[in-house]
Amino acid sequence: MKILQDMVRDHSVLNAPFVQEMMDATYDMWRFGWDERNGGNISLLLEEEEVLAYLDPDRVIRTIGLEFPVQELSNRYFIVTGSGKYFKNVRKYPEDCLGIIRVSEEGKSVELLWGLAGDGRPTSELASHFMSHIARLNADSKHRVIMHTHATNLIAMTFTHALDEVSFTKTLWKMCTECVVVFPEGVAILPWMVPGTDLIGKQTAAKMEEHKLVVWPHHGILGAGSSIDDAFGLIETAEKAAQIYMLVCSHKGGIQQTITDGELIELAKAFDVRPPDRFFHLKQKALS
Ligand code: 2HA
Ligand code: ZN
Repeated sequence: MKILQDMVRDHSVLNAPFVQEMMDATYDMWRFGWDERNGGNISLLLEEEEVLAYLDPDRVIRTIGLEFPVQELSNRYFIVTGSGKYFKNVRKYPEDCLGIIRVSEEGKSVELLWGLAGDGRPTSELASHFMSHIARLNADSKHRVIMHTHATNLIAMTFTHALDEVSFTKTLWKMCTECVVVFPEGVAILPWMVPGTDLIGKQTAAKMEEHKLVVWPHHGILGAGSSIDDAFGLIETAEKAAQIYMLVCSHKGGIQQTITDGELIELAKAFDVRPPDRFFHLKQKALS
């Protein structure tokens, strides 16, 4: 009877809105060409009630040790993509490619409650995800999602554009009118680093204290948000601006005009957002 109950419960998890959202987002990101092979990873913070509607919290399948302690997230639940799993396949094999985990009391391991079939493990970027969740939750109580993806044009831009945060951000803002409204805090940029390490996790999280977008040059981007749609929309907006930049840069006529600093300030006023002052005190080399 217990086994039957567990099977029914396991199956119904597939209908949970948060599982469906993970399936849709990963598929859309693959279709956009952002997440080739096993590129990209997502983690979504779940409320305990959301999980209890589908799973028995006492039925821990396995415990997976963490190399970095995250006591701040003790007893919090997440749905995460699995290490080495292909975004293309999440929709077909959700129980293989996704996992629902709970951070242990001491924050030194996670308890697997569903998914990651066989000996699957959470994303290789779990350090960056968990440390970024901690940073974003301190900044914004509505925060829920960290999303990492290999957005094509943002990566391309890290080869052709200066890698300082002010000029990179301003170039993006000047490519689409909505950008300064969608990410008024700008885009943070780390130096190139080996992915999957605690170090890139710590440095990403430090940037996440004041930003929702962190660029990893020649690799990809991380976005934070209050929902999957929110984080996805943020990355999509920055990626669209990067695409326009790459298009206009390769045009033989070059760039004839852009949105001006004065117009950016007008936009910020009209939409009641406050980009930090440092963005308007520096002459922009790339596009002025
Ligand atoms: O999971 O994208 O950064 C594959 C990656 C690592
Ligand atoms: Zn990556």
